[in-house]
This record gives sequence, structure tokens and C-alpha cells, in this order.
Amino acid sequence: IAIVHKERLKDIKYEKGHGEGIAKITINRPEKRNAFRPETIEEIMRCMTDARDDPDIGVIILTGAGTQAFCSGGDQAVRGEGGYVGPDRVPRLNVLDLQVQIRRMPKPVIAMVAGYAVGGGNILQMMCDITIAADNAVFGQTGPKVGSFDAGYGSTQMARLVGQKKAREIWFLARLYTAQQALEMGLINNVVPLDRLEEETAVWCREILRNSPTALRVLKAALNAAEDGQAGLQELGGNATLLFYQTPEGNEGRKAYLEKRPPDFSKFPRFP
Ligand code: 2NE
Repeated sequence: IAIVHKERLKDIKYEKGHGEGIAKITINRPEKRNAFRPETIEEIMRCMTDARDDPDIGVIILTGAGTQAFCSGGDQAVRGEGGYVGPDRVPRLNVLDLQVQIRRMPKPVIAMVAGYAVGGGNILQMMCDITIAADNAVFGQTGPKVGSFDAGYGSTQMARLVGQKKAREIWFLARLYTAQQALEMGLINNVVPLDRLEEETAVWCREILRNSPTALRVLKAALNAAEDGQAGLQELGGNATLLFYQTPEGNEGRKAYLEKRPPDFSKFPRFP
């Protein structure tokens, strides 16, 4: 992956391979097993927005620095009463906003996991569209051990991925699982030797990038819609509007308004 640095960031690295179509966001706190604090999430969200807005980017990789962890969840050292506390002293659970951002991202987000993906880190990889793991990866929820839980996507998305019984096991016992076990239960997509992780992830990205961007964004919205209620339908509906705005029929209405004349939709077919 060719790398171009974008902007000054404290907790993460952001790289874009222009020409390649890939953006890569790396949580860069390896000494904390890439635990996130409010600033980490704010930076990731900022770069996710940049990647969404950049027409040259078709796929986003989310990963962790080093080989020991993808992400170990919320940084317990900055957890206060009411949430995780940053420099502004405001307690936050802004990782929930990031989960929604990944869910609504109209471009595929790929989790590239080496080492631990636990707690909120496992939930982040679950929110990604596809997860490629190294054979040293370890997955699980530690929340019940440290007095925490995610009763939103962290529970419901997990149950949809691995089934109700397995999701209850993962949350209630708070065990850790190998990459192979995670693959077998449907928590991730693929397991490769650690030294092939980057290469394999790039192969999946390039394969995705060869396909129609509109097909991908509508498919993602459709897969979300069945699960996300009104928010899911809004996302799918927004794609219908996007496509309609590109048609002569959609443009006739706009042009007629601007030309101060009644619209003439008579030439447009009424499909059966
Ligand atoms: C991840 C794990 C299993 C790794 O174990 P190991 O043995 O490889 O490393 P070690 O020595 O535990 O960790 C290395 C350093 O990273 C810090 C540790 O405290 C240690 O620091 P030093 O002693 O060297 O100073 N570290 C690791 N994870 C951290 C964390 N999450 N917060 C703060 N410091 C952390 C092992 O480290 C582990 O079990 N970590 C804790 C995992 C955890 O409980 N995460 C929070 C779950 S709750 C959550 O994420 C959440 C949620 O449930 C709902 C909403 C939002 C967030």
C-alpha cells in the first residue's frame, strides 16, 4: 500500500494511497494495546470523514499499530464517572458515534486485526464490513470483568453475526477466542499468517475496488436497512435519491422550477 501522510494526529496514523483508492487508519497507542480515549475516537472520526469525502478513496482499512493488538477497547485509565474523559474533562462514550459512522460509511471499511481485539475493540471490528485477522488475533468482550457493557450494536450486531446463544456466551463468560474460533463462529472473514496480514488485506481491498462503487454503497445500505429500522431505510432511501438526481426525469423537475414553467413528466415511462 502506497502511503501519503495527511495531517498531524496524536493517537492515530492516517495514510492514503492515492491511485490505489485505499485509506488506512491506524490506532497508534501500542503501549496501551491500542486502547482508545476520547481524543483517539475524535481523530478516527475526523479521518473517516476525510476518507468518505475523498472521491479517490474506495476502501478504508482500520487497524492497530504493532502486532500485539488491534484495539483493547476503552482506556480504563481515563474512565471516569459517566464515560471516558479527555482534556476537556467531559465524560464521553464517543466510540458509539464512531460505530454509527462506520455503519453509515458508504464505502467498505475493512478491519485488519493482529493481536487483541477485545472489549470496545472487538465491537469496532464487528462494525467493519469485513475483518481479516492474523493467526495471532484474539477476540472477546471483557466489559463484564471491568464493569462495562455495550447494549447497543455491541450486543445486537454480535448476535446477528454469531447467533444468540454464542453472543450470550461471549458476553456472559467474557472469555477470549482464537482467530480460528472467531472465523468458525462467523465473527470475522478470514485468518492468515501474521506476516501475510497486510498483503492479504490489500488483495481483498483491490478486489473490492475493481467493483462498481454504486453497487457496493447500495448493497451496504440494503444489508443495513433490514436491521437498522428507520435509520436503515433513510440510508437506503438516500441512495435512491442520489440515483434519481442523475436521471433526466429527476432533472426535469428541477429545470422546470428554475425556468418557472410546469414540469413535463409525460415523456418518462411508467414501468410495470
Ligand atoms: C488486551 C489485554 C488482554 C492484553 O494483555 P497483555 O498481557 O498482552 O498486555 P497487558 O500487560 O495487560 O497490557 C499492556 C499495557 O497496556 C495497558 C495495560 O494496563 C498495560 O499497561 P502497563 O502495565 O504496561 O502500564 N492496557 C491494555 N489495555 C488497556 C485498556 N483497555 N485500558 C487501559 N490500559 C490498557 C489486556 O491488556 C486487557 O485485558 N486489557 C483490558 C481490556 C479491557 O477491559 N478493555 C475495556 C473493555 S470495556 C470497553 O472497551 C467499552 C465498553 O464495554 C463499552 C463502551 C465503550 C468501551
